[in-house]
Formats: sequence, C-alpha cells, structure tokens
Amino acid sequence: MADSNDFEHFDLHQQTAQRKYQDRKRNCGSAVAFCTTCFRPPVNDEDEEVNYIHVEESTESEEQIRKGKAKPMKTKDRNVCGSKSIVVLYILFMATSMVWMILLSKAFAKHSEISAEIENLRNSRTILKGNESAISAELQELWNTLIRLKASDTEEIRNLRVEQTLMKEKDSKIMANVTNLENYVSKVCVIKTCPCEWTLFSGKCYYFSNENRDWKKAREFCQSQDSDLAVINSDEELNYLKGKVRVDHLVGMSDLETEGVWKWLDGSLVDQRMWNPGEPNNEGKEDCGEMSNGKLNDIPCNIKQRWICEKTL
Ligand SMILES: [Ca+2]
Ligand SMILES: [Ca+2]
Ligand SMILES: [Ca+2]
Repeated sequence: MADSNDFEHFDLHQQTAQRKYQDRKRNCGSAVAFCTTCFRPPVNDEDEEVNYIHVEESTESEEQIRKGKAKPMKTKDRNVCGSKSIVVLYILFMATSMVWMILLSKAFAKHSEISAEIENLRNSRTILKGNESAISAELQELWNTLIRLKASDTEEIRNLRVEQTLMKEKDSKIMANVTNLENYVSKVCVIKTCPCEWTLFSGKCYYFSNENRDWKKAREFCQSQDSDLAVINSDEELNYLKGKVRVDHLVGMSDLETEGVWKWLDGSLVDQRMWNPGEPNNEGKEDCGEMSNGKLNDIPCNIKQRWICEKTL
C-alpha cells in the first residue's frame, strides 16, 4: 500500500500535469489539434508525456465519468488515437516531401535552364569576341588602304602639278618664241621695206596677183595698196619682171588719152623697143597694156587677167 508521501507526491505530479494540460490545450485550441499535435505516441513507461497523457486523460475521464457523460476510455481507444496521429503525421510528411520534391525538381529544371542560357551567353560572347577581332582587323585594313590611297593621291596630285608647271613653262617658252618670231618677221619686213607677199627690186616693191581682173579693177586694187600698176622704166626692170612671171600680166600703160600714144601711168612715153613685134596693133580696139613673153602688147581693157603692182619704198 502506498503511504501518505506517495499520495502527496502523486497529487503534486497530477497538479503539474493538469497545469501543462491546460497550457497545451490553450495553445492547441481544438480537440483535433490537441490530439494530433500535442500528443505523441508513448515510448515507454518512464516517458513524462505518457504519464501526462495518462494523467490528463484520466483527469478528463474522471471528470466525464463523474458527470455521467462518458465511460472510462479503454486502452484500445487510446492506441487508435495514437495511430491516427501517426497516419496524419505521415500523410503530412509525405505531402510536404512531395511539395519539396516538386519544388526541388522545378529548381533543378530552372537551374539547368539558367545554366544552358549562361552557356549560350558565353558562347555568344566568344563569337562576339571573334567577330570583334575580325572587325578590328578589317577596320585596320581599311585604314591602311585609306592611308595608301591618300599617299597615292598626294603623289599623283604632285605629279600633276609638276606636269602643269612644265606645261606652263612650255607655253611660256612657246609664246616667247612666237613673240620673237613675230618681232623677227616684223624686222625682216621693215628691213626689206616691203609688205609681206611683195618683192623688192632696185628700191621698188612689186606685187604679182594670183587672180584675174580687168585693167581698171586691177589698178583699183593696186591703188588700195598705196601703189599702182607697174611702170617699166628700164630694161633691167623689164628683165626682172620677165623672170618673175610665166603668164601675161597687166601693166600700167594705155593710150586711153590719145589713141596710138602710149604712155605709162607716170606720164612717160613707152619705149618702142619694149613692144613685141607687130605691136601695138590696136586690133579690135586695144587701149590697155600687158607684158607678154617678156615684151609689151596692147589688149582690150575689159580682158581679165593677172596684174603687177609697183610702189616706191
Ligand atoms: Ca617702174
Ligand atoms: Ca589703142
Ligand atoms: Ca595688140
């Protein structure tokens, strides 16, 4: 039999268990939560919770029994409550494990995806670096080409400028030569004192035409050149003119004033020795004179042929 100390110790222990039960019930808030979270399966007879369960249940059961609302709980019922708690905890554990597995699977999948993306980025960076190197090399080549082109252009422009300078110098020399030539020609003409295309003989200038005119028109031309039709005053002059022509040429003599009286334009009479044999014959009215075969002849004034101009220096 238990002595009084044992009962006191049991009461103290029961009060402590009652207080823990009230605290846990207050914390758990419901019978189910109380059953599933606040109780755990009995491990052995020494376990405090086992004693606690037994104490609490016995206290509550005693209360219910005393009120006549319940019957004392059998040991089998107590084991069923513990098994249900284990099942619930197992289900929760499995559910939590599945959630964690799903989350981990997703995390691994995401990690793999990110790793693949990082690898792609690295590959892209490597490719970009390669392209950057190629672009840099191409830019350098273009720059070198540009420098060569600039140098070539500069050299070409320099050569063109040199050629232009040489051409200018040549032009200047040519113009100087032309000027000197013109001056020379001018001096030569001045020395001869005859216009160009005129010939000098014994201080007189002579012009031999290349076209045909009648006697009056031919004289008008000579007068426009500050001269007149040639007047042959000597045998030397006649011989000179004879050597200069190959065909008949009009000269400055006529008998327009008096038929049969032949005079030169300076008023002097024509030397009879200068006529061709049988001339002047005034055949068909011949009042103007020409030089033919180195001698003189009278012809009609409207006959058109070459002529000789003469002027004094
Ligand atoms: Ca003369
Ligand atoms: Ca006549
Ligand atoms: Ca005649």
